[in-house]
Amino acid sequence: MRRPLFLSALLAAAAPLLAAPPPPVSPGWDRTKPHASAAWVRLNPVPGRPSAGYLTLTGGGQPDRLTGATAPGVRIELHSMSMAGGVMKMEKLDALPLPAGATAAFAPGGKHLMIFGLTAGAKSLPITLVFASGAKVTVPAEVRAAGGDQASHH
Ligand SMILES: [Cu+2]
Repeated sequence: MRRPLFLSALLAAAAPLLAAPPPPVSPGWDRTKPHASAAWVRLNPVPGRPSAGYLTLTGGGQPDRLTGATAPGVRIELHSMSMAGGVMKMEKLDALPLPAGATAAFAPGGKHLMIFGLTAGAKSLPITLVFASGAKVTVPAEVRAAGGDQASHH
C-alpha cells in the first residue's frame, strides 16, 4: 500500500496549489489579470453574415466584468444563447461578470462573440477583450471555415 501513502503526501504538498483553480494554460501567465485561451472563429459561409467567435476566459485576481471585444476591421458584440420554450433565443450582452479565478466559456450553443464584417481569407484574428477594470487581453483566434454540421443562428 505504498501508492496511497505516496498519493496523500503528494496531495498534501500540492494543497496550496489546489486552493486556486487549475491553470488552464500558458506558462508565464500573469494570474492577476484575466486570461483568454483556445480562441477560434467559425467563419459564416454566407458573405455579409456575422461569424461566431469562441474562447475560454479565466478571471484574474479581482472580480471583473467583460464589457466588450475588438479586433481589426470588424465589430464584435457579446451574445448569449439559450433555449426558451423550445426556441433558441439569442441576446446581446452588455457585460459578462467574471469572478476572480472563475472560468467562462464561449462555446457553440452558448455564449459567443458575434463578429460583424469578417471577410473570408483571414486565417487568424487577434481579438482583444476589454474589461471594466481597464484590463485588455488579446488572444489570437484561429479562423475556421464553417462546417456543414450547423446552421447559422442568424
Ligand atoms: Cu450571436
